[in-house]
Amino acid sequence: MSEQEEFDVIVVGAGVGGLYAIHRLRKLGLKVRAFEAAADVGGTWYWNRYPGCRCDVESLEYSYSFSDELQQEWRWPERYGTQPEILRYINHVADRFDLRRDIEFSTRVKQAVFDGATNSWTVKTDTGKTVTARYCIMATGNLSTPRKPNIAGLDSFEGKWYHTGLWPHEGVDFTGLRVGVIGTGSSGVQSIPIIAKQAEHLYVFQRTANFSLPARNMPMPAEKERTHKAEYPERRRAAYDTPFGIAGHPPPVKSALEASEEERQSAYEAKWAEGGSISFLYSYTDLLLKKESNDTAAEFVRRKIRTTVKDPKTAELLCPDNHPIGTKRLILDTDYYETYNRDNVTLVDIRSKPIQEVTPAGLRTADADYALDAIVFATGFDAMTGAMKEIDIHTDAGLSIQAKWEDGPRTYLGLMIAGFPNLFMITGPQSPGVKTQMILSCEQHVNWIADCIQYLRDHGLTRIEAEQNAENAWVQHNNEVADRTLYPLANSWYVGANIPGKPRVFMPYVGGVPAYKKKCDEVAANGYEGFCLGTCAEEQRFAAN
Ligand code: N01
Repeated sequence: MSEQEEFDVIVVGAGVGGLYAIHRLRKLGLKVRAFEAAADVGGTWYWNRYPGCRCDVESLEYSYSFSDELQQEWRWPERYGTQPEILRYINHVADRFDLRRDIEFSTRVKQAVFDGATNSWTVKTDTGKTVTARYCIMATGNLSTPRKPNIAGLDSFEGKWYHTGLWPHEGVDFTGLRVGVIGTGSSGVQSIPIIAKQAEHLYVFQRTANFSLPARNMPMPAEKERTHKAEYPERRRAAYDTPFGIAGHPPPVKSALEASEEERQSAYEAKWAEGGSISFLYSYTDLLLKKESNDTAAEFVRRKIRTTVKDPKTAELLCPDNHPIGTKRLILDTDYYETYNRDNVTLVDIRSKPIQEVTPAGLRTADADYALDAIVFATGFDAMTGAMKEIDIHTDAGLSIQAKWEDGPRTYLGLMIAGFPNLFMITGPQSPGVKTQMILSCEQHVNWIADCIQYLRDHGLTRIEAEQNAENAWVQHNNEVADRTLYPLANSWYVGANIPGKPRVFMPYVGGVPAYKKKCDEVAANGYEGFCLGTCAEEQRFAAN
């Protein structure tokens, strides 16, 4: 081999998953090198600095569990962490565990090629570096490839434009400006109330109305922090027994249709007052399974919108009418609907009157011109597959990730891909990652991968690859599980609907954390069932037959 630097493992990405991978693998005595496109750690929390950005999972839950000292010593000031607070936490983790020394920042991985003769990956970066390693771990994130629509004329715009997922570090002051926000997903809904307070006038260009619930953020009550920290080990364990990997919410016991109208209203009112999406979706057993049940919750939220928003026409436009509640990521907000009662905020319906072009002075829709000084694209990401497909990942056998995933992702357990030996993913498509508390899923995946690599080393093996049959069965199982729910009914990023031309495939595993973790654990306990293990390709083929 040439004089390329050699490692045991290359990790692509230094967000929450990549950082824990460095820590865990280093403990096995492995030589690890991570590459990160950003100038520092944090992944999604590094890039998404838009006003109002905050996690929608409570901060005592949304944190690492691997170190008890860490979880005891860190103080979360609010119920839900703000982006600056979470980034401060991630930086603290990087420093506390001395992770930066194995990371090359401002370095984007451009290519990863598998060589079957040496069972190793050769990785090339945009800084001209080439390194090799036995294993490559994609910790590239699910919502890390920001996308803005191709609207004609953007180059001619005389104002400034921004994407929520690539926000300037120095922040943006919208004071006195006429601002247009395009997109009303989580990023739009979180930023709109803050931008509205600064802007001279805010126009919100809405294509699809989304369901949003009050977050009820608050300073962290001292007693809550004390009891939570005292119970951390049990709570972390309990989280693995819940569908979304979040403990502390009593599971529902009956169908919404078994409750009387009065009972339902009082249950939904209590959840609305409590704040949070898990608690609301946990009102009844079948809100994500049965349309008639879901309708009762959806109608409750629509009534809330109508009573909050004073202008009836605006209220009606804000009422979601084309998807069951919870089938797109349920949004948590602070004063979102109230914001439309401000005199300086206008909701523009671009479903009936689409945007036609950006002009030098603003935006033109099918029926009007809007003069703007700034445009904010809150238009989301090429989710779940975008980051990996941007890298030229291929094998010496001529298989590329672009070809393999042409019709949508195919994986075994969201962890590996048939045809791509020794390549792991953290919270890849067809794993529950995005439908869970992400840090829990990152830890579960990293632990599984670390145990797997240790197993291979203990057995003198140098190669692992998902079997085609196992992958096919897992893809089929994913689809069957999703089809038993209401999720596929929504045009969401879960199905790639926000990216024109992207194959419409439901990508997350929605069978819940317990079933998924049980499967991963069983596969490992059975000597990595569904994977070919070996030292060379020939041996693997033999094992597979
Ligand atoms: O992106 P989105 P996001 N013309 O894809 C619209 C996580 N997250 O960045 O629905 C006009 O949800 C699009 O309209 P439509 C969270 O998992 C978490 O907001 O496609 N509009 C939609 O309204 C979340 O789900 C947190 O019709 C266009 C919006 O842009 C995920 O990230 C905070 C358009 C995109 O919504 C993504 O959220 C933020 C076009 N051509 C994000 N193209 C928290 O933890 C797209 N849109 C709280």
